[in-house]
Amino acid sequence: MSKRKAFITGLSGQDGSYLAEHLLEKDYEVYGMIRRHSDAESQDTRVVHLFDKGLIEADYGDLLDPSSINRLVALVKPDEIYNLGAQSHVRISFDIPQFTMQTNVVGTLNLLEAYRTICPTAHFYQASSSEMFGNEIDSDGFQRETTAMKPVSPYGCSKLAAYCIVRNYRNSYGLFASNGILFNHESPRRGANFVTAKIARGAAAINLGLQDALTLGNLDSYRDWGHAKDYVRAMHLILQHHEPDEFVISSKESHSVRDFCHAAFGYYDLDYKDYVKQDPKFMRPEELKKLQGDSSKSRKALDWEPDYNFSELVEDMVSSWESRFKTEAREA
Ligand code: NAP
Ligand code: F7E
Repeated sequence: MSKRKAFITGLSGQDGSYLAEHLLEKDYEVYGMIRRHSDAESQDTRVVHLFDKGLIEADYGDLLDPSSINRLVALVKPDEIYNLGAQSHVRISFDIPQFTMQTNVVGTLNLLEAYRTICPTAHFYQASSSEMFGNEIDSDGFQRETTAMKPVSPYGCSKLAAYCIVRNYRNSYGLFASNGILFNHESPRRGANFVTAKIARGAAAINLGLQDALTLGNLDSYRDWGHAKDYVRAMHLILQHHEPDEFVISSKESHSVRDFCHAAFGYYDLDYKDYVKQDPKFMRPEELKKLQGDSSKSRKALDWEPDYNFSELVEDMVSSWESRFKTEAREA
């Protein structure tokens, strides 16, 4: 029997790299789209180790370039499409709102059109986000599939528009198109300008004497943080479900940025209050104060459970940054 084929946009990102790894382990033929970077070495650093494990980089492409999307979808004729490509940074979405909207909304539409016209029997995964809820929260303190969505950032608005168009295509054209509503998920591969990676990197650097202080924004927002390795398993399960639907994926726990600092600096028996400073430049024009996801539906329907808890996530990130610094020092 021929292998199932998966096509991933956002292959070079945190989730794209873990998902490619997971699907290769499941014996898929995995294709990904890569964007052109002026610094060619950095365009596929997160996935370069997968090329000799069977990963096929389909070619250059961009969600904003329908001709490239059509060409790649026609070339691969995938059984499963994972749309992970996005401008994914919430604070930066206030600086580049039009690019964020174009990529996350029109880009999704470009891919949906290629899917609908070229391979409509494929299964389609959309990387939707808990940022779509904004500050809406149910009376028990959780957000779930039925919670109202009132986003508070250009990024959140873009993800809500894409979420709606995916549902609309599913209902209008009978497509197997599902939304994974994923709460924050992190890892050693998280971009260093997201708060968890910034804190993990900062704690490791301060402990090694490479840095004196760490400057952050709001320490009092709460997030529901899980591990990206666990969350890409859920993406795959969503496309194996017997019908397309919406699925919340979360740890069910909420911790403040302050809690994350406490745990990361605590790994070295350091007190974060001695090192962390605040700067308004890292604050947002409008903040999402608290996320805590109820993923009961997904856990039951998909038989999904996370392997990592909060302290294991923090340890994985801090220890990985420490190893990275030590390797760099040896190679210098
Ligand atoms: P990430 O590390 O920022 O990766 C984003 C990927 O999108 C990168 O490969 C990036 O390519 C690519 N991309 C950006 N603009 C593009 C464009 N115009 N055309 C094609 N590709 C483009 O994000 P992530 O954490 O892996 O997240 C994956 C997806 O899940 C995103 O859609 C994100 O919005 C969503 N999401 C993430 C979380 C989370 O907590 N991580 C939670 C909910 C939803 P370059 O590397 O070339 O820039
Ligand atoms: O911020 C606060 C900040 O940028 C988390 C994306 O993957 O998850 C992510 O979005 C919190 C916010 O992630 C700094 O104000 C304090 O309250 O790590 P973040 P995010 O905005 O929650 C959602 C679900 C996605 O879908 C997104 O793609 O941390 N914070 N000080 C800071 N945040 C940053 N980045 N930098 C700081 O210095």
